[in-house]
Amino acid sequence: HGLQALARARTASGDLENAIHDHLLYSIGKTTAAASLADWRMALSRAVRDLVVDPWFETTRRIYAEDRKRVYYLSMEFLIGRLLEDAVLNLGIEDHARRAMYRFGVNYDEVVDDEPDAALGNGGLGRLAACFLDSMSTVGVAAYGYGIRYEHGLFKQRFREGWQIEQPEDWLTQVHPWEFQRSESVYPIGFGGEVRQKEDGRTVWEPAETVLAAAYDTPVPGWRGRWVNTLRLWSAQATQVYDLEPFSRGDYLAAAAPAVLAETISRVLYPDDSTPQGKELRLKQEFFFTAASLRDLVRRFVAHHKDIRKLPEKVAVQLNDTHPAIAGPELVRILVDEHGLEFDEAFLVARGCLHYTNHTLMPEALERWPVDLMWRVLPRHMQLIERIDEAHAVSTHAANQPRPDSVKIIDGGNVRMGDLAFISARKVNGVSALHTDLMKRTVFRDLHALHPDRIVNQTNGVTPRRWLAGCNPALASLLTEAVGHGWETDLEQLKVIAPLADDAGFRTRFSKAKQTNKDLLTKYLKAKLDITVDPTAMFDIQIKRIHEYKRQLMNILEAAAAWNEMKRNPSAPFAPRVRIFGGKAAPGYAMAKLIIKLINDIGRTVNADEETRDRLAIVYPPNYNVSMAEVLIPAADLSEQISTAGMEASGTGNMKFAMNGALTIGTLDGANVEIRERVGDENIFIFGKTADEVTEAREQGYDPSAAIAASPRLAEVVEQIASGLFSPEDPERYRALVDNLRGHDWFMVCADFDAYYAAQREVDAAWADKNAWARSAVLNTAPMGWFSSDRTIRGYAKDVWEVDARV
Ligand code: 26Q
Repeated sequence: HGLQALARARTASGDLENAIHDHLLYSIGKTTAAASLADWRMALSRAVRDLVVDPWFETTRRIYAEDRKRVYYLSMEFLIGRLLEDAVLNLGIEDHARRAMYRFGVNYDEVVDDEPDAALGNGGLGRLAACFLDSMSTVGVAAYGYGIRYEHGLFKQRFREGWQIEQPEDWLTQVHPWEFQRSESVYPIGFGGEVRQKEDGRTVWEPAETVLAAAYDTPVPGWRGRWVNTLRLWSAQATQVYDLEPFSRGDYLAAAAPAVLAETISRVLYPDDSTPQGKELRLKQEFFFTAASLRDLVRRFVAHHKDIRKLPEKVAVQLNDTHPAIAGPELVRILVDEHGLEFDEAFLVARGCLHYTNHTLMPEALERWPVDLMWRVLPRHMQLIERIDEAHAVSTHAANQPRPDSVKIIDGGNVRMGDLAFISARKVNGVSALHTDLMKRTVFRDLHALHPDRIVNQTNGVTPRRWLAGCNPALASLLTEAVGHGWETDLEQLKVIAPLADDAGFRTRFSKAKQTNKDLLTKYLKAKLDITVDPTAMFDIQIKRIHEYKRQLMNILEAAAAWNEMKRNPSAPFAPRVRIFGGKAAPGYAMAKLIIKLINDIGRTVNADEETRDRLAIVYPPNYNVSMAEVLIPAADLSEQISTAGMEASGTGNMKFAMNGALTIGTLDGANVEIRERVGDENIFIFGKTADEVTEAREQGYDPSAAIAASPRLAEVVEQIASGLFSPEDPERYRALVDNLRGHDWFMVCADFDAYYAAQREVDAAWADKNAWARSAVLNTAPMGWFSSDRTIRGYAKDVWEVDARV
């Protein structure tokens, strides 16, 4: 039935046109004459959504008929971006959609561009969850994404005199046309209160406060709509819309207060992606969506199965980082307090369902919750955490043996969520080969020794639909000409183009596609920011959250050093470059915000210099997000992946760039290692200390001032910044930054600087040979099959979840 509806839409764009027209009239309530761009977008979105509904039902029917094991992907973040263009692409109806809008006299591209990003995530972790949703629907895994329906996504970034200013994001002020409110799926979620022991021995938790979790479903169609999963997001609602007693007294503020407070839980996405500060509201968010999701999946299981102990046969829960790690104790609580299982059995059942993905090894980024806060907000869970900790100790240690602090869940007055998640999970995974290896050797060393089969690797991937077919039609059509359709769902097929790297005609066409994208980016920068760039220059791009470990600072220092050298030596062979930065800093991360200001200050100075204007421009468009990435990545010649080795768990931008034919300059960190293995050493610019060398340098008492003294170019730039060359109006502006570089430099910017500068000169030399560059670009795209999130999802399905992947 669903496929028929689809086929109809495909053969007859007239049908789509009628559907759009009907939605405009009857859903939106506008005539064609009065419709705004947003109205047309709503009408088109609703018409496209209709096409997804039948295959959605069909998928649900199949899952029930086959009694399939389901995956529940629990994530605080889903950074899905825009949905209209993606749905149209997946359904294969772009021509029809274009033609239909054209007949109404409306520009399809403008309609698509009108959609706000669903920015329900900070960065890599949230975007990974979105790519996984796309792939689970494409390869046919029965899956639900579970998260929070934030009223406000990630803040909007503006620059005021080069400083980051944050503004609230408000994507839900317009109707979100893709979601279905599920008024029947509403669960009360409790907080605080008391734990009581009943006469019959049962334990009951009597919460002091209750908030409702209300479900909103967004269908997630895979390739050609053959399989459609569900993203279910929870919105917090008050149990009472207002308090009658203060209302009748005329105290309207007091009457509304409890509802406002309750609904605060799903109000806004926390914008930090590094240093969790142990905030009570964050803990409540985590428990809120985890508890609602578990309640929902247990209800779904119990509706068709008798024995709750068989839950692991039908349910695989994936915890995206520790943010939903309270799932361990909450599932045990449900099994013990509500289903009457003994603790030991309940724990085994829960562990049979749970799996945990780790995304960072940085100690300051690991979640810890103060024990007193936990007792106050989640008293029953705190009891169970103590019980889990004890049971784990007993089962893994000989009697009377003191156990090392490193395997205690509760330590120093804190609950360590990483350890809780590890101990509660059947499988624990890292997100790249290097990261998984480091997990075993560092943070989880002792737990790994106790459970040697638990840690596995699942290298990240990205969806080639959005990140190649969707964002890069120029390259996509060349690839289709070369290998035929099919690569969209089987990216390994791109291997076929590797030999064409030696075909001059193919190289030319490959370079032409790149130039088309660079021209589009040039227009975009002009139209949106009134910035003029030279589209024939090398586009050198670093886009990601601003973090010291990602070393945007090293990039801008090197840009300044190159500028110095150009002025000293005007005939030096620098390749003309546009160096583009994009990314947000966490609002409370002072050093990251200072780095943004430094990039903008150096940019201002360098861009004003007529002597070097033909060779160097520095561009930092504000408010980098998924939609901007879709314009930047296809236009990149050079991808900057320069984190301190050992600190970037994987990276996924690195994969998107290589897929789109950019060459990488990078360290041996995260998935860069696996990119190098595939593209070959000759087609990537690797530099700097390895992870082991970084550790060793720190152990030996690394001294950045010695590194600065040994590098005249670095010393010059640091001195220029310190003396206020780039900030004459405030020469002291960078005191903290410079002091840190000279005295501490934890992320080894100074240690790697000269190697980075040298690697950049190799890049310049390589750029001079356009043929060789194009050859390398082809050889970057060709082996990217490994980095399709379809491959990643098949890996999880087989090694972790033990579920079918079949449409
Ligand atoms: C935790 C507690 C309180 C508030 C916020 C947070 C929080 C939120 C987001 C902590 C971490 C994040 C995001 C982390 C993240 O994006 N990590 C990245 O994950 C990618 C996908 O695996 C990797 O490719 C990146 O290497 C990794 O940095």
